[in-house]
Amino acid sequence: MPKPHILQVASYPAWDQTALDAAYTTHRLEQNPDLSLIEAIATSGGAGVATEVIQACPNLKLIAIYGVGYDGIDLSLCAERNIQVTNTPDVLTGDCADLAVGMMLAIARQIPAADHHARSGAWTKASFPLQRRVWGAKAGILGMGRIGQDVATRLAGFGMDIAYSARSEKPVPYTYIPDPTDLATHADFLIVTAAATPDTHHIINAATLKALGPDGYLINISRAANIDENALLNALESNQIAGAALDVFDNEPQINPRFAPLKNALLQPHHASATLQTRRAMGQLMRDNLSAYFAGQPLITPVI
Ligand code: 8YV
Repeated sequence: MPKPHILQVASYPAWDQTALDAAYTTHRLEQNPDLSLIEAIATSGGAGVATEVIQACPNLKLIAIYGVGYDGIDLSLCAERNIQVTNTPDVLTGDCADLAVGMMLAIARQIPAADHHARSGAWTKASFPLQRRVWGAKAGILGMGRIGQDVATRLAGFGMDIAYSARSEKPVPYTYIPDPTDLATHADFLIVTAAATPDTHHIINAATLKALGPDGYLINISRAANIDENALLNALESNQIAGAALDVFDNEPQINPRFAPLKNALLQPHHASATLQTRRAMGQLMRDNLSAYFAGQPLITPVI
């Protein structure tokens, strides 16, 4: 039985690559493959699929994403061409929420700088400066989907006063503040978990950062597109906000060099879902979607 042809536009851990190569004839764009052979594309939340690649695959029927974000896919084009799209939600929710909380604690308590203070010998000369309390503070969560709800559950354990902003009110026990600027005014810690859509582009901007204020922290585990990064850099450089902890950036991994000297910024390499257990589960779920499609079975986690 000939193996179906798939185009791979993202890299995967060896265990996933071995399984993909065993089940499919995998192609890469740099191999200049015959794109008429391609029935499915395997990608990731970070990589997406360029619209021109979708258009160059006349027999494309499925895009399988290793990740939850599908902002890198032209869904309207896919709908027009009856191309199905799957992602890997749920299996990565907990890890993303864990990292958001970890980043909040790290920036508020300056954990990396405190490590350096102890490790460098500076502690022999001075105590580490006092930092910010987290427990009992006010949290604003922008986006109350799976990840936002997992973040809120964690923050409830810290006794935080939790409010959120979303397109509509959700059946959750937290204060609904629809306007992002009002949410920023409320929050000591503003945590962005919302999926990136045209409606959320630069939803965090100069106005919301001003509202967050000099005692406020921004934490972003969503997409860089949700933040006006230039406005954020201006706010950090002028101490208009207390700090920011970021897992995603414009033009990542080539992040803006203005971030490098900032002591009030915690920089993470887009690794919210990057634990062994979660990445194994993501790879399995992506492959389960691919094999369901080729077996003519219902998809496991369809987006469209
Ligand atoms: C990436 C992500 O998929 O889930 C998402 O949308 O951004 C990440 O989990 C992961 O980094 C693999 O590229």
